Amino acid sequence: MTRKAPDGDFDDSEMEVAKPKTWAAGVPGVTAALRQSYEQMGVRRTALTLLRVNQKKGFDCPGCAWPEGDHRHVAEFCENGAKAVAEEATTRRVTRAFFAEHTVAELAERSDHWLGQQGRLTEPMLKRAGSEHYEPVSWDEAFGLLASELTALESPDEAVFYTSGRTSNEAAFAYQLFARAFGTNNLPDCSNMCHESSGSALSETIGIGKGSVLLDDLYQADLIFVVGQNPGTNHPRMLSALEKAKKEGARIIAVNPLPEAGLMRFKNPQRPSGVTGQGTVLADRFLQIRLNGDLALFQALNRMLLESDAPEAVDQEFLDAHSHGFDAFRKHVLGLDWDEVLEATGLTRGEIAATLGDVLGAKRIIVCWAMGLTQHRNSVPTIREIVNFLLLRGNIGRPGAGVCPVRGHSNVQGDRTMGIWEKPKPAFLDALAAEFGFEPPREHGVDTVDAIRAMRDGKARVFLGMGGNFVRATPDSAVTEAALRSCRLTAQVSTKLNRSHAVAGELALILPALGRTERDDQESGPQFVSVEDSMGMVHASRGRLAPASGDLLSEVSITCRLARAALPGSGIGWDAMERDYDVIRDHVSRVVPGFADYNARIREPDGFTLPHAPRDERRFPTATGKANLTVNALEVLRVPEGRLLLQTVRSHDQYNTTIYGLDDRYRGIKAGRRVVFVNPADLSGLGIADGAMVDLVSEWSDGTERRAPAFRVVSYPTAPGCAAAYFPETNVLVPLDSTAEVSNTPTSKSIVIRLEPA
Ligand SMILES: Nc1nc2c(c(=O)[nH]1)N[C@H]1C(S)=C(S)[C@@H](COP(=O)(O)OP(=O)(O)OC[C@H]3O[C@@H](n4cnc5c(=O)[nH]c(N)nc54)[C@H](O)[C@@H]3O)O[C@H]1N2
Ligand SMILES: Nc1nc2c(c(=O)[nH]1)N[C@H]1C(S)=C(S)[C@@H](COP(=O)(O)OP(=O)(O)OC[C@H]3O[C@@H](n4cnc5c(=O)[nH]c(N)nc54)[C@H](O)[C@@H]3O)O[C@H]1N2
Ligand SMILES: [Mo]
Repeated sequence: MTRKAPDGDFDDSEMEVAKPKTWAAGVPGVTAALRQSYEQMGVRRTALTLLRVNQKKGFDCPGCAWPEGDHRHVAEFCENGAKAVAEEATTRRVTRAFFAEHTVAELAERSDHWLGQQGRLTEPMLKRAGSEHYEPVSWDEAFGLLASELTALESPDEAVFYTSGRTSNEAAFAYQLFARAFGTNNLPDCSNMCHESSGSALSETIGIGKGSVLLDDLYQADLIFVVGQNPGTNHPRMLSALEKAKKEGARIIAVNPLPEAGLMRFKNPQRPSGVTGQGTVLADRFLQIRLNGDLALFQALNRMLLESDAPEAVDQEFLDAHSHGFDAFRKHVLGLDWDEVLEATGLTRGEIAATLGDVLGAKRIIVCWAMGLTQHRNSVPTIREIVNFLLLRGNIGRPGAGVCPVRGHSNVQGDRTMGIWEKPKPAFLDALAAEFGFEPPREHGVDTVDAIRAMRDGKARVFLGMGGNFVRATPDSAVTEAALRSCRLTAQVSTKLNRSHAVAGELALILPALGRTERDDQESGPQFVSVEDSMGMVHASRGRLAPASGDLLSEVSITCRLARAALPGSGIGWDAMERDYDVIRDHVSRVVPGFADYNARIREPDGFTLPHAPRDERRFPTATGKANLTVNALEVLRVPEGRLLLQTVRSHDQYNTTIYGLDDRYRGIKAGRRVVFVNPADLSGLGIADGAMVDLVSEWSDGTERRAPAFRVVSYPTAPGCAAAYFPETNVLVPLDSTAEVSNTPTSKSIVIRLEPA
């Protein structure tokens, strides 16, 4: 039976709930991936495509940003990478007949899953003012329309240029150049909702907003923390690296409110033993922390290190030579209140003391993290405290040690490096001005949340999305949808149909783009692009499949042609850039530090690694010239009686807003997504039974409430007081104004809710 929710229909009538798994990957993983690939691509195309993922002459996997390593062997892909590829390389097509059949309003009634299942977009489409349908439009007309709407704006700041993280370096560089030549720094991106907190905390403390470890460091580490991350689903290839690290002697500590399958036991599908054996137990210690308890945990470890009599508990020599702020930090941490630590973490003092034992026994420590740390109100202080923890024992800037924020989208880090940022550094703008001979705007632009506010308030009128699914990825769905609908023009450069096409401005354009897997032929011949992984390694990506339709353009072409139409007198060589991407890379080599000789080095089989001052030379380019120890107040997040703290997570069968299927195999869910995972003790306290139907109602400090209807309660071993449910169905619960300090990232991992019988 299909039922309705405000964000589309859904059918949970076949839902099954079983016990969660305690291990990940192995044969069922590969089989599941191949089944979905066959369905989308057929057997021959599956074989041809999957063999090229992450190969030296192949394309970069669009799945995640985990690095490839230098051992790229056949089948260096994972279950979820295969699903990402199948989603793009599908043989299904969305044609003009489809749009003639479905009105835009009808499409808005459909689920994310249904929309994605329709296949690849094939030609540019326009929804005219007052029309109920998208109709075919020529590329020239589409660019003409966008250009005339952009130039009709009173100020360039009334336009918003969003980017998702799959865009290549070449396209990203051209795109930010266009936005700045047009006159605005309104370049929000998915990073604003993702690792912005990591970038903010790391820039301030170590002087560069990127991770400081390479793959080899993992293999030299004595101790690896995996905090707030579910690699079994979201970075499956990381499990192979963790397995190897263990073999080389590392201990692993998982810090998570959920006992995620991949962290517990891993069966490596790339090795024969993974097919039959028990697999490797990955986490030596599992700290089942309360949501938002991480600042307290690391501050407690820091306090114990400062108080420890163990020899070399603290690396005083490193601190004296390289750090700033030790005295204030020490004074603050020694005042830490243990009762608050236990309340915030939900851990026992014994567990924290045992963890300290692991730390004291480890010369080299790495901390990895992802969204479990970055999407809270105090995310930036939390990550700063982790930097304190590493600095105390000199664990930054030496082999086997460091910070490892694990990025999401496959080129989200590269996009930032290329200048996709609403707060560009003056040095970057100076270099742009020198290279292209125009004066770029200096005033900061809007990030994602401020872009929504600007559209809501009528201050932004044209929205262009370079990839992504803005209305579904962002918080406060009702507010965001109204904001987009109030625009004069919304335009989406996309590969697949999604809700952002259905929640449209007065005028709306769909601009269909080539994907990673496809050949990109330009006048000068076949092109390749490049991407930067989570560890700052840059390498080439070449698609080989025939494009999904003859009418697709590359993201580079779309950007350059739009720029030509909108900025006829810019004097920038858009034609040359489109004709030959080497020309773009030559520009980049003169504008972006670390890219000298880009065109030569990108042609090396493994590409090249970008410089990283703290990692390479223990140099910290911060405001003080040293690594900054910081003072971070511990504020325990207290939840009123009868309420739960909700985190919004990914299921095993989705890629952000793309829903591949309706199962979450490792967590025991089949054929449904509207579930809320709650600890059994909380359920009995609330008098709610496993299997009950509830509405999730979030309560925000300004007295407003938001409701997500009809969720099945699943009794689940999550930390007490901490619930979990999938995004994007729960984005409606996150208030627009509920964002992290400094980074302004929506607090998708800590929302106070109550359960109401549905
Ligand atoms: N297959 C697949 N791969 C993906 C994606 C996808 O959707 N599907 N998305 C990509 C993107 S863009 C990103 S950013 C990454 C996301 O990768 P993850 O960060 O792994 O994704 P989430 O599902 O948000 O999982 C958050 C994890 O943090 C834990 N957690 C939540 N709150 C807290 C907390 O307060 N403290 C601690 N210690 N843990 C907490 C949750 O229980 C969960 O295990 O994955 C990328 N890769
Ligand atoms: N509640 C909650 N909200 C969240 C999160 C959360 O954990 N909880 N996570 C946040 C995070 S970490 C992120 S990164 C954002 C993700 O935000 P986005 O990056 O905006 O969303 P995606 O779902 O990754 O975008 C999917 C769409 O991208 C398009 N696409 C795919 N490949 C390509 C390509 O190669 N080129 C082009 N032009 N288009 C392409 C397809 O049309 C597809 O429909 O969501 C954020 N929102
Ligand atoms: Mo992300």
